[in-house]
Amino acid sequence: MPALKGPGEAKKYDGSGLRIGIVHARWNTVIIDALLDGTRKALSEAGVKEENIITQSVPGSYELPYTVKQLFSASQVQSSTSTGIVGAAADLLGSTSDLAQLDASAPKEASSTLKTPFDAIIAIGVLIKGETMHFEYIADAVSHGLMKVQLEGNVPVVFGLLTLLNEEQGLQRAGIGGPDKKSGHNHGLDWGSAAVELGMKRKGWA
Ligand code: DLZ
Repeated sequence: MPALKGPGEAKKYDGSGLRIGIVHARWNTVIIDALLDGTRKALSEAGVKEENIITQSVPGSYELPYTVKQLFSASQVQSSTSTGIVGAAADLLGSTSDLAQLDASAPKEASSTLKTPFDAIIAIGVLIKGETMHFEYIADAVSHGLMKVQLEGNVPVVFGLLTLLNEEQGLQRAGIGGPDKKSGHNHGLDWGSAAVELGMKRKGWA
């Protein structure tokens, strides 16, 4: 019998022609790191090449929608300047994209690897409910923000935001729960697979 919960059996896709962006928050780093491992594992198993996965980090989940938007725009700029003489000049000068402003380490990486717009972007954050209304406001803003970015930008944005009532829920959803730190299911695996499936659909290959 198939599992009651989860995305169900997915078709196997060949993601070797895809470029995927990952933007993750740094709050609740232990959980984030495990989710990132799961996400990258799924991307790699689907054939996405390591050099075609670009990762950016932001302080907290609230920063995810803006940065996903910025990263996607930067990849579009890079792709429109990465051919011919203009592209060669851009490569020599370093990135002309806004991505350069996101992270001091970005220009070189962006210049050498961002050649076509991303086929999908995965936004990862871990929100844990506290004593105030902070959680509700951030969860709501980020959910709506990410939906807006994907519909307005015409790029699939995978919703990798965990909205948790406590830390253990997060550990379980990152596959590192329980006394043995191995219980639960790593949702990053599903997010990586979703990005590949949606990237293929965006290209019209699936
Ligand atoms: C401020 C805050 C709090 C209280 N909790 C979290 C959290 O559980 N997870 C998360 O990703 N970020 C949290 N943040 C930070 C905000 O998302 C944001 O980075 C700051 O408000 C600055 O804009």
